[in-house]
Amino acid sequence: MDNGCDRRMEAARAFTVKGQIKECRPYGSGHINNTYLLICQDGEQEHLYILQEMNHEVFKNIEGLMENVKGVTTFLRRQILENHGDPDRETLNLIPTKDGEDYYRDGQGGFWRMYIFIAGATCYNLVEKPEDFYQSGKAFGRFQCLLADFPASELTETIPNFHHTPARFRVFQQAVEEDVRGRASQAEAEIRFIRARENEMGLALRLHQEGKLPLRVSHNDTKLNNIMIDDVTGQALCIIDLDTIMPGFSIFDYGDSIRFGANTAEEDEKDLSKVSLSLPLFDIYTKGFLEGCNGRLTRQEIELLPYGAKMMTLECGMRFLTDYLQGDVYFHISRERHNLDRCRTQLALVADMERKWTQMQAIVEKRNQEGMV
Ligand code: ADP
Ligand code: GN1
Ligand code: MG
Repeated sequence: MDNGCDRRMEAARAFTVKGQIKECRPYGSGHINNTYLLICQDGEQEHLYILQEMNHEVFKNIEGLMENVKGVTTFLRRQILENHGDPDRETLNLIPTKDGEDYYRDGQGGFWRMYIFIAGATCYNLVEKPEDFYQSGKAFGRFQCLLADFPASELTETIPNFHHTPARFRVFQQAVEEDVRGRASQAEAEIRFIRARENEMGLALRLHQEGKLPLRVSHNDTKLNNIMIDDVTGQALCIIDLDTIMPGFSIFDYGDSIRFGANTAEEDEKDLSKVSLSLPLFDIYTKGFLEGCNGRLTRQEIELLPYGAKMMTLECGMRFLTDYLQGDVYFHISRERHNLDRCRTQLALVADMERKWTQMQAIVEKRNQEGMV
């Protein structure tokens, strides 16, 4: 066994699983944590778990992060039970360690947690059926409403300034100047594209400071593959990846979903001619999100939804390029120039949003009017 395999087996043995550990293999396509599927055998029965090594370079305060996860999942579990739902499938459920803790620290400084594996449901990287995207909009909207009653003061800010786009821009500028890997010359057009949009980046924060845009408890990483869709009912079942739940802006939760799910191509597509904003998908998600939010958004928030979509896409493109320039130290990559390819899809999508701007605004207005009758 290689060292990675030894480490994850050691970690798996620290948790209170049912049966004997049979297999533990890499799973999913997240960019941040190391995720494994753990299979345990108990007589005739198999028990499945998700084992995750948390990325403590990205999340500096694992204890605070795990308190958030525990607090939010306990809160959601109560609400699901009140609504006669299935709390083992409709929210994440932590498995305790044999010492009764929520996470395990291995001998090499790694941090691990375990969840019940949610079977019979899928995380998609590309929308296959528009209905799925509608469902995910509704679920993310509802999720934000549910968490509106969660005591925000109990939440740790797991990554300070996570969607502070001007701060991200400063880090990007520094990465271009330092150019530690000598890669900036490969991305001159992209660097110009981002710099040309600098003055748009501070709007949300400015409006917030003026009291016109409320901070809300939000998910902050609402891409399609962070929601599980039930294979049988086709409904959004469970929102996962709760590492970045903290106060943020509703328009950014909405925007990050559009960035990922209303793109006609995958996030790392090399053929940019395939990248565009699908207006039908934009429309259907907007409908779902507004329904899920159930009248809680202010007029200003609704008007800013297209801006949220554009900013999340621009910010993400800028983050991928920053990481490429810094030597791929943040996002997991699986090929050369992966982060540069990802940056290019995001910027191509921003350009397409700019072409479709008035249509995006009209769709939001139409769906909002419908919701008011
Ligand atoms: P990352 O932060 O690296 O994106 P995630 O928490 O999103 O990590 O998990 C990565 C992938 O693992 C998800 O996209 C999903 O496919 C799968 N996954 C995570 N938790 C569960 C779960 N409880 N049940 C089934 N699959 C899961
Ligand atoms: C990361 O963890 P994951 O893969 O769901 C990132 C998001 C980015 C996204 C881009 C904690 O999300 O902010 O938008 O990649 N998460 C973190 O795909 O940085
Ligand atoms: Mg994820």
